[in-house]
Amino acid sequence: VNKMVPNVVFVLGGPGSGKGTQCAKIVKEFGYVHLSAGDLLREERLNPKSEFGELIEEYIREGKIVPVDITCSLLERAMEISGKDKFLIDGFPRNQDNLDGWNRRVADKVHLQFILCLECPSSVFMGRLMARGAAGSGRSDDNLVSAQKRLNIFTNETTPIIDHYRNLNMVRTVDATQSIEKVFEDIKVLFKSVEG
Ligand code: UP5
Ligand code: MG
Repeated sequence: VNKMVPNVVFVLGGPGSGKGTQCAKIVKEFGYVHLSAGDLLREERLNPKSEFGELIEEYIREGKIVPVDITCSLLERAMEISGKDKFLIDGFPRNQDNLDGWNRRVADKVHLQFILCLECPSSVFMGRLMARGAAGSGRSDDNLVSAQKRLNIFTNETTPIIDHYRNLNMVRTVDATQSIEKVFEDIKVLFKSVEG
C-alpha cells in the first residue's frame, strides 16, 4: 500500500507561551491533528496499565524532560491511530535527547514542514501560568516552583534545539505577547504560505 508521507509542524515556545491555545485554532482552520506531547504524557500517567505513570508524574512535577523513547512511542501511536496525515506536534522536541530520538525513530518517515516558534518573554508567560493555576487548571506543574524549573529547562535545553532548526532555516517565529487573536492572524499567514 502506498501511503502518503505525513506532514509535521513542530510547535515550540516557553511554558505558557500559548502553544495549546494556538494549536486548537490551527486545527479548526487548517485541519491538522493536534498532538501535545505534554497532554499525551499526562494521559499516559493516568493509565493504570502503564508502567511509566510514576516516572512521568515525577518528571512533570520537576519540569524535567521525560526520556524520549516514552514520548516518541506515544507520538507514533497517536499518529498511527489518527489515520490522518497532517500533524501539529506541540511541545516536542525539547532537548537533545528528544531530537536524537526523533531523528532515530521517526524523522525519515515524515515530512517536517517547519518549526512554529511562539516568542514570549518569561515575565509574560510566567504570569499566564500562575493565572491558569489560580483558576484551577489542575496541572501539578502550574505553581511557582515547578514553573521556574520549566522556564530554566526551556532556556537551557529547548532554546538550543530551536537554534538548531533556525540554522537549517526552518523556524518561523511569531510574537506571542499579542492577543490570542492577533497571534493567530500571524500564524495564519505562515500556514497559508506553506499550504500554497
Ligand atoms: N494564553 C495563551 N495565549 C495567550 C495570549 N496570547 N494572551 C493572553 N493569554 C494567553 O496557554 C497558557 C495560558 O495562557 C492559558 O491560560 C491561556 O489561556 C493563556 P497554553 O495555550 O496552555 O500555553 P502552552 O504553551 O501550551 O503552555 P503549557 O503550560 O502547556 O506549556 P509547557 O510547554 O510548559 O507544557 P507541556 O504540556 O508542553 O509540558 C509539560 C511537561 O511535560 C514538561 O515540563 C515536561 O516535564 C513534560 N514533557 C516532556 O517531558 N516531554 C515532552 O516532549 C513534552 C512535555
Ligand atoms: Mg500546552
